[in-house]
Amino acid sequence: IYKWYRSGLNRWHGPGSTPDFQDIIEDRCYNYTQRIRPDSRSRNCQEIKQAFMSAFISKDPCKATKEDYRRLIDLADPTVPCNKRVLWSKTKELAREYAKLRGLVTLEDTLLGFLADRLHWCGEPGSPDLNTWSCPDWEKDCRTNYRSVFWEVLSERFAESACGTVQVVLDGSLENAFNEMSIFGRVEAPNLKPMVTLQAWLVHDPGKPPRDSCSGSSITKLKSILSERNVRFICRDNLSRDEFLGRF
Ligand code: AVW
Repeated sequence: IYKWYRSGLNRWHGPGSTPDFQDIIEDRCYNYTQRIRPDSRSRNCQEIKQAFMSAFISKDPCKATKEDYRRLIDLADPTVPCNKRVLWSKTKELAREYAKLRGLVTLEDTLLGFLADRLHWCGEPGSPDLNTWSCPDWEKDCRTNYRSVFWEVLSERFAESACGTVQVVLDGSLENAFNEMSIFGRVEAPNLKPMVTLQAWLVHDPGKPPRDSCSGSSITKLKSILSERNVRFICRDNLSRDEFLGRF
């Protein structure tokens, strides 16, 4: 029984594919290209959806490579301004709110980030369907799962093509606001171009005290990664949510 269970669709430790994944991708694509950013009207949503599906359908869900997403990425390169980008780590909702208030953009404002925001997906070798029971978890199953590799590829592009001042919103209530194992730490910070300025904001949760600061060891590590790349660094800490969003 155990062996059957572990070899079946239920064997992974992460949430299964989002129900109606294909329809959601298609609806979001039309919404984005026709309403949200009409300057991207010429994008072919059918082609984009097909490229997304064929990246992972029928494949081993633990063997994702950047190559698998090449065609999709080429069909939908980011068109958002390079000097208005906001990165985040453990602070997605806050970063999105900040970006919206200031006329800046996060990865979820690009076509592919918008399509995949909050969704889960994985396939199964030999099957034309998505596995809606379970998908591999980054820690418990495998790091090279299709969802993680997707966000890594997208994040790498988003960071390496950024210019001017890039901002990052970090959670100052954590012991380590900067985490070297996060996508921001592993993929984005090490891919910023020389001459970019990174502005970090350490914002603590309402009701929680600040635990990390600009002079703490995690931010010192971030500084050293950046100085090797000649990226300038500015940091502000001890901000409450309201101070950060500019409402006092
Ligand atoms: P995290 P990271 N929708 O909060 O620094 C669903 O520790 O690792 O922050 N899942 C997502 C989305 C999304 N919109 N975006 C990322 N993920 C996944 C992209 C991904 O596997 C942005 F530009 C990530 O490791 C941020 O600057 C995890 O959920 C940066 O990556 C969130 O982990 C945030 O990644």
